[in-house]
Amino acid sequence: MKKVAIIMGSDSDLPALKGAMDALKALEIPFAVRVISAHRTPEPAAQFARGAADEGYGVLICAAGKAAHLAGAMAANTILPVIGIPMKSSTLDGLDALLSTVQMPSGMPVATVAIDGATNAALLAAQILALSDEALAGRFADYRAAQTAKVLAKDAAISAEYSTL
Ligand code: RP5
Repeated sequence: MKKVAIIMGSDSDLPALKGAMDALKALEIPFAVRVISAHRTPEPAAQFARGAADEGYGVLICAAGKAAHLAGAMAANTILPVIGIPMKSSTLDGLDALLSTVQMPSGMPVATVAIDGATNAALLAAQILALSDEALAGRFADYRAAQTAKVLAKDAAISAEYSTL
């Protein structure tokens, strides 16, 4: 099956990306985890993006903070779908990265999730891959059903404990 790449601009982004790895593992999607920077390692960034389709990747997840150009730079060098995760940082709480990632010019899309939205990035990648992978689509449907069951159970427990009706 197609692989996912989780690419971060710095190793300082790693802790915020655990949710993406957990979700991909739960859905049995193989993934690579890399540190590649649009600004600090521009040549490896371009090379990775250009070779990604031939390497068997189906979606690139790119996480970066501050003036976050990683997702856009990768998108410029591949026709694979790119999902951007704006990373929260100490100065502007991730608003800088959100705007840098989401405000792509027309013709060059990056699907941008919430600030630190690693889990949703992985789930969106799974949904993209599931379009051409029936077994994965089934696992994704199971994941959704389990999520629904968990919320219903919480509703029942909280309602039973706190309601005065
Ligand atoms: C970005 O700059 C990285 O993605 C990271 O979020 C931010 C800060 O990087 P470090 O200075 O911690 O390496 O490129």
